[in-house]
Amino acid sequence: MLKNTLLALTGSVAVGMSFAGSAEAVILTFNNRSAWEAAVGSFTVQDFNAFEGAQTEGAGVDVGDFTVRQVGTDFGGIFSEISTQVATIQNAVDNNLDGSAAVGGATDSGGTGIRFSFDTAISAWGADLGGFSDGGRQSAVIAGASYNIAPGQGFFGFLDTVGTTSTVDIAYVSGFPDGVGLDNVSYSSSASVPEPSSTLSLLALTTLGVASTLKRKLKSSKSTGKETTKVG
Ligand SMILES: [Ca+2]
Ligand SMILES: [Ca+2]
Repeated sequence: MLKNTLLALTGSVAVGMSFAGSAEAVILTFNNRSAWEAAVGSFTVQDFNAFEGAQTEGAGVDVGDFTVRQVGTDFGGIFSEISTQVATIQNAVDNNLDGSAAVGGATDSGGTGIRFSFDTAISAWGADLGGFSDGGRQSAVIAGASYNIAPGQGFFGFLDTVGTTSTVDIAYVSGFPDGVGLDNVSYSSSASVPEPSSTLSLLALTTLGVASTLKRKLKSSKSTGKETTKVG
């Protein structure tokens, strides 16, 4: 088992660095899609638009390179399916992304969450996020290590320089069941291993991402609405 050495720097940026051996994974995380795309280079995007109405509980939905599955509690409706309704159902509008079909799910205690299982190991993964960690709820992305998602964070991505990731879990941390939406899951099995010099550039990019996210938070903080549903 490879060991991830992690050092939290600031905000949601976590960078693991190890020069002791080439076999140790270095995981870089991003909260900004542009920065992630620039770091990864070529990648594949699954927009789920061809899977309208597919139910993700049980065996899940095989979309080709990976299967998406609601594990644990099945809350029904948009909380366990791929649907445009993620965008339109009452009281779940915050889970909306761009109005197209997206993965709707929920996190809760007892291991309830959404699992992305890839057929072969990947070296990078990212997704647009809707309605994460809002209303006193806290969800995380687990990909080798656990990364908490900030309220209103619109993107999460990582780069695994060794390429040993085959499962990405959207998981519960605390609070109440967190209804969420994900779309445009992007991944690569051939992301390049950054040299130490380019890692510094990546750091600069991810720091920019933090700054822009903070700006968006400041802009949107005055429009925060109240939660009225059990699964928000
Ligand atoms: Ca879509
Ligand atoms: Ca939510």
